[in-house]
Amino acid sequence: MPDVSVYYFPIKGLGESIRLLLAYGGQEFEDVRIPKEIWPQRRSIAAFGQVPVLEIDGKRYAQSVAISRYLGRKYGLTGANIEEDFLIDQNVDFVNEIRLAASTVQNEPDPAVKAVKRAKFLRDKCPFYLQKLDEIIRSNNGHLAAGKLTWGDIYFAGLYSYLRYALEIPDLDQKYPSFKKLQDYVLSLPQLKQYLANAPQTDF
Ligand SMILES: N[C@@H](CCC(=O)N[C@@H](CS)C(=O)NCC(=O)O)C(=O)O
Repeated sequence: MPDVSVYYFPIKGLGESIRLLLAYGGQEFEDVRIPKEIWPQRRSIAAFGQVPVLEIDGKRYAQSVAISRYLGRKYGLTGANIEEDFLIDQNVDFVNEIRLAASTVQNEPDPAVKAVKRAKFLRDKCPFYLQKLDEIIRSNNGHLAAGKLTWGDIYFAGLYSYLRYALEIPDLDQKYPSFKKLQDYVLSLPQLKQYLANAPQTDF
């Protein structure tokens, strides 16, 4: 078996989907969770200056979506054809667009500016984003795309806890049950049981 490591911070964030995909593929890996305080000393591992980074037999792979797509192909979690593959890519990109918009507001350091940005986000962007995502999942039989389990579902399940944290909407699960239902479905896959039982517990 290849020698595999995942480098990320001690959270789920953008790293969890990669950990879940490796677990799904039955691939053992070293789960390297780098404390934020020593990140400046470890940054040189990352070709793009950021984590997650996947390392397989000394070769490093960057960018969470590209890595997830790569592992999805490796483990037979693609669409049935290039049309379905496109829809997986499209909907994963959409989830990431929501994540980036939410975290940009959440990370605003000035409280007064944050309040303005948040009000604007909740009024102008959020309702469309969340209704659209809900519609996508419901029209795909509870999946992110292609009406079946794909790497897009595992990407979503890995990211959802962070997405909920970044959105700062306490009743998100109640308002849009399709999101949590999809995450729960993925996290109940038997292939993930051992990883989830042993992984460090973090909220997001
Ligand atoms: N597009 C990249 C974004 C990666 C990213 O934003 N990584 C953050 C953590 S979530 C990071 O490494 N931050 C530390 C830094 O920029 O120094 C991906 O999807 O992998």
